[in-house]
Amino acid sequence: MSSENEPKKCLGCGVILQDQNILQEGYITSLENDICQRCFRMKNYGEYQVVTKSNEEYLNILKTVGKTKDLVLYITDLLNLEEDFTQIRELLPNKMILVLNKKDVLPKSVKEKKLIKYLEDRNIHVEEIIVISCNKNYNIDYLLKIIKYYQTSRNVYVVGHTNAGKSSLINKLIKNYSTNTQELTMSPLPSTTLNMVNIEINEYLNLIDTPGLVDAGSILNHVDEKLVKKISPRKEIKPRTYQLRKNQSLIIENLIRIDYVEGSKNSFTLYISNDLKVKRLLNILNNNDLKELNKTTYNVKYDEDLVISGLGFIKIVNKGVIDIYIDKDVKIFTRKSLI
Ligand SMILES: Nc1nc2c(ncn2[C@@H]2O[C@H](COP(=O)(O)OP(=O)(O)OP(=O)(O)O)[C@@H](O)[C@H]2O)c(=O)[nH]1
Ligand SMILES: [Mg+2]
Repeated sequence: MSSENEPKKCLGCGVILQDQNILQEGYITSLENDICQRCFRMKNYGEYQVVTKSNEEYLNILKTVGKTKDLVLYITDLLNLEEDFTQIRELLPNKMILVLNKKDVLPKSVKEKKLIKYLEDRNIHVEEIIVISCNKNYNIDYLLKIIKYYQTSRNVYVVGHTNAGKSSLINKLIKNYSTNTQELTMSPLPSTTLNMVNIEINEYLNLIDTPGLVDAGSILNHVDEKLVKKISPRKEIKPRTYQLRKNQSLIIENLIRIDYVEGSKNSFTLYISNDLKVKRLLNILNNNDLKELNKTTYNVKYDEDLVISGLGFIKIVNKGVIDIYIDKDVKIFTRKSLI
């Protein structure tokens, strides 16, 4: 895809390389280098540097993908399924495979068929839905078969929201099926990939990594790097269930307070990283922790999840009224229970 006249791009994140301004993205000391300093630091020292970019630029990239007739892999994180899948679907009329990644973080008891059925019921109009785990190398062979079946040309685009694991998936495919030694940059922070990156797997398959759309409402954008690592589960989640009565509460780290203000005895099961501490209050009336945060009241129906964007979700069995205290910029929504 690149030609002699095009500027040289970083092989890790796609940013245009430059040796003029250390403060600007894409900086390298010598144009002989293949990856930018930011990628170099992430790969070698695990030192992360946050980049904030507008989605406008990313949406334009997706629009160019939409103009091709090529197959698209839409990657999403099972723990952080977006509320609305139409944003990407509307931009991309392409043939599409929906790839549900990070199966490893959900409890093993969760049935794949159930997850697929759940997504099918949401009418996303894709050719196929598949559950994978990059970390556990799960179903990657099957995904490759599906790609071969549906691809319309050599080029296959990989899209989705930031942090879904797009670059991780491509790295896995390189590792399993290619002699190519290129490695894309991956990180737990949002906005790792900054531009399209072309990866030749073999003479029949060319994967194109893209920057993820940023969820402004993800909690990952509103906490420091240490917490980002704590919030992003690397292992199977052990669900934590609490039986709460009216006027009882749960506090997760110092991030979120969940007051159960109205309803009969209820069951709250937390699907969040095992590393996060949860405190239970037996009476909300004599504790004001985190009440300085923004409060929103939710009426949950029977068998719904309360999703905290970027953090995970809480399965609530019965209907009731819940007050949530959390950073005002973090998005919360309810949905029919996933599990
Ligand atoms: N537990 C688990 N974590 C995963 C899996 N795949 C990717 N991750 C993690 O998810 C985080 C994001 O991965 P990336 O590959 O950088 O995600 P991306 O979609 O390319 O993100 P952007 O480039 O920011 O759009 C990293 O911390 C990965 O280690 C998986 O199968 N299981
Ligand atoms: Mg990426």
